[in-house]
Amino acid sequence: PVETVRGGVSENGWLKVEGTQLCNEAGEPVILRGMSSHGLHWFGQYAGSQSIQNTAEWGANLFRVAVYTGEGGYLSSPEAVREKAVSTVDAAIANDMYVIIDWHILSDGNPMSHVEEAEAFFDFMAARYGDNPAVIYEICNEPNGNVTWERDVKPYAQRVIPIIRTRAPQSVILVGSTTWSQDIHVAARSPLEGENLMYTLHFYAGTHGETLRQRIDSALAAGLPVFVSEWGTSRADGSGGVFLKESEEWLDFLDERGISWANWSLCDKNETSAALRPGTPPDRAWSE
Ligand code: IDC
Repeated sequence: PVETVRGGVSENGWLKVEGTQLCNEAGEPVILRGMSSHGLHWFGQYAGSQSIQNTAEWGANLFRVAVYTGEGGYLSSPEAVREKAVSTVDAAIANDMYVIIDWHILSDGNPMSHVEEAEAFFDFMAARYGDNPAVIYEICNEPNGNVTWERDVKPYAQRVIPIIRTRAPQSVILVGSTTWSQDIHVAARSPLEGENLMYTLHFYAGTHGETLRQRIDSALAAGLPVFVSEWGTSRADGSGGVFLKESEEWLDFLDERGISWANWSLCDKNETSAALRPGTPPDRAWSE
């Protein structure tokens, strides 16, 4: 990798979770901040090397690779989507960034409904990247619908995590929770066994505020490590706003607690959660 990013992989090395804090190889607290891609199968053009490098110039040391399962994504074209995911992860690594491989369940709200596909996917990814300190595994974006932690999400995690661990013994793994990864208080009552696990909390500044912030503080107090692997400046439906004041309040809150985050999303779709104006060229530097 070239050293383009402050706080990148060449500076921090292997990550580890100490207590509730994400730390670098030297055991110092580290905060990762960056962009999430939109669905790779829809907006893959903004997940190429130049686009990722542009976010590094904004100060990012993290990129999240959203591999939609449903909605025409991985489950419809596994090989093509996996190939695109690999080239995106490689581009982020080449830019010295940490990179999250996100199994982006959404319309398929129960992670158990495609657990075998998830096992095969993460086995492949961990075989390829298990010895790479840049890579973080997010095993289920947002469980939702008729799903519970005890019956569905926790057993799913207990199947997928050991598969990743066989090949990536020290990597950080992110775990979602019910209600679109908002129920960290439920996970906190019955956490998973194991090291270097963090729990995701997702928020959208136009929809979520104090209640979820309190949930984060209670989870941290209970010893649960929290990673905001997706948040938006819009409402939860991806539009409305932009809610800048609310977003700043959230970012200050996360900064004060040393919590890492990825923003949804790096694409030019005509919705306010998109970071780019429609028609932004993916393969050039971007103006303000
Ligand atoms: C939204 C996209 C939108 C797309 C929709 C369905 O912004 O363009 O049509 O998904 O695929 C999430 C999800 C994320 C959503 C986002 C905004 O993880 O996939 O993206 N959101 O609705 N959780 C809460 C909000």
